Amino acid sequence: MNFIEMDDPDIWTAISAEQARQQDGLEMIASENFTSPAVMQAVGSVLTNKYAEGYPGHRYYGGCEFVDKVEEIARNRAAALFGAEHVNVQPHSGSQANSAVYLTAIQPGDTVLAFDLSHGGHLTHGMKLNSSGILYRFVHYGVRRDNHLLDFDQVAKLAREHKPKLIVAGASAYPREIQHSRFAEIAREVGAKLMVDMAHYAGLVAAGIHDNPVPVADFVTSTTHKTLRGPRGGIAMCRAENSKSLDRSVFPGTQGGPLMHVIAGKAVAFGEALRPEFKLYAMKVVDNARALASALASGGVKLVSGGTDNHLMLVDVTPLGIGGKLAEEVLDQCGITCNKNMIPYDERKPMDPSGIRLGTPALTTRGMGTDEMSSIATWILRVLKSPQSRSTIDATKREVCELAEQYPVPAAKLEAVER
Ligand code: DSN
Repeated sequence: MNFIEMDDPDIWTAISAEQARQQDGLEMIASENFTSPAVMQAVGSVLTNKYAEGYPGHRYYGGCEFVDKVEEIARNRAAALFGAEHVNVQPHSGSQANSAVYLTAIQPGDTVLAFDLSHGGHLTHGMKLNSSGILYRFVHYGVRRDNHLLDFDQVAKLAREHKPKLIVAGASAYPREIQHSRFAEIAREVGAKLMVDMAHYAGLVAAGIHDNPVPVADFVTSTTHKTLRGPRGGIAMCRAENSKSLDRSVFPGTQGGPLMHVIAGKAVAFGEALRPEFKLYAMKVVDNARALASALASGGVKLVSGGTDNHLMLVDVTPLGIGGKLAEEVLDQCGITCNKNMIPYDERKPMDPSGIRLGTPALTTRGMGTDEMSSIATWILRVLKSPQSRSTIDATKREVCELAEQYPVPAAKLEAVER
């Protein structure tokens, strides 16, 4: 029985339409994924009814004995997954996790060195309209113009010149593995703390196929819903010596009551990521990204840094005579969802940049492999080369639907139970 359908047809209509969109299309937004039915059930559970301000064993509300267990399991699993001394699983999002670390590690007005948003950074890494950029003095490093790789000479130079209290590593649109130890060396040299925001590639770290920042960073933050494939949310990790101040910065510093249903979903997802199958999944995500990138590059577009070694790629579509805005729009019309994206040193504007960002985590969760990536690359190139052709868009949409039909999204299992 479906209670939303009975009680609230308007919302049910929108949810059903979104479910059909997810099933019928190809989700290639690099930061999105499909959680398992178990994670979805945890998030939809009775735990949403419980207030639990505080931490396990030290709550401001009665009746917390069961949610305490949930939070302890979530903390222990995340600690095992990343080898962390301390994990706070309460941040409602990656942005909240980052705010909590800033509150722990620095004072308003302090200088922070972080990755430039227009080169692949994140808005909570000092964008001027974000609270990070309003409260702290951010200085930004970028990638080299010649190869689009992180410019560690520039990081070191800016660190020596500005003496930041905190260096932030991690990115939202950088297609290469990040060498965290190089950031740690620079941070040590100038007496800065190091925070790594591994939101995008946390799943690859959990699987042991990308460099783990936990051993070398003072603080590590992440979202839980990207490559990690959990519910929408965040975590923050640190060494034991900083655990009390980090916990205080999450609650009461930046948040009130934790979302215990989401924390249960995180626990379930961490449990899934600890299983051997997750490593295979993460390896396939990267294999698929490499296959897609190489097929696209041989079809006439340029890839930032020439390729990828993670779950995403930045595609410069301007060699095809179009911009990122039109590319996103026509692909969307075919059922291929992605986002327009600035490329480093972009001369175009953010609302119509030179690139699009494509990722493989969601398609890999559906079970697609390198053969499917090769077909998808052919369709993307075909459409981007004839963006005004209605017949090309219609034909591609049909092929996208046929492929999507063969790979049900995990939520289809839940729907089958509810019907
Ligand atoms: N907005 C996310 C992304 O798409 O990368 C980062 O938080």
